[in-house]
Amino acid sequence: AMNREALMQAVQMRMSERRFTHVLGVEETAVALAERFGESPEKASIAALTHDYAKERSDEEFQLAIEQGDYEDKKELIKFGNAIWHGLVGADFVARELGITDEAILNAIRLHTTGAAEMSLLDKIIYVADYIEPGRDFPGVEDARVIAFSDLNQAVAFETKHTLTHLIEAEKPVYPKTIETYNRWVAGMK
Ligand code: DGI
Ligand code: FE
Ligand code: FE
Ligand code: FE
Repeated sequence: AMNREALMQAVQMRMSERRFTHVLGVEETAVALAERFGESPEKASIAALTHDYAKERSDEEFQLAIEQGDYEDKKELIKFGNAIWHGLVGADFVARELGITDEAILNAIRLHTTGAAEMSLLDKIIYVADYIEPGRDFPGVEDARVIAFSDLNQAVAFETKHTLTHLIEAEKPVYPKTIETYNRWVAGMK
């Protein structure tokens, strides 16, 4: 397996400087959340460094991977775009190209954009760290940062509610998993 330096290099090669700065911000935040809530900082670091690894791949590459791969509800998945594909499908590029085999890490990458009804501690850390990393600047991000270090579940709810609100405001299609996340973590459905 690659050490942190090699992983950083492999990731950096695949993206703009601006996006790589975001990735390093997510890593810093994810490690801090891992220390706060008792997750492995190393797993948090690897998942954070690789979460947007595939974000700059072409639509064609994702479409081919979806056609050839084993994904739940492919007919629905293919209709979305990079926003949904880069984590869910991108995790398989991370596995194949970077040799990461830890399913806990790969799942955190898969879920980092949409969340899920069931999320592990690592899943929540990556989902939330992506939203509150130091480079993020939007109304409410300071509130999200305070909530995150006090109650991670509440931070998942806050982020999900705000993300869904923005999607609806912009009349964007909502991926079914995003709605499942909303039902569980915002509306409190068990
Ligand atoms: O990759 P990042 O920009 O760091 O952040 P991300 O992976 O959390 O989100 C990528 C984009 O996906 C962001 O613009 C919000 C959008 N998104 C999240 N949930 C959904 C979604 N887009 C659509 N169309 N549907 C969703 O359910
Ligand atoms: Fe992302
Ligand atoms: Fe996010
Ligand atoms: Fe990200």
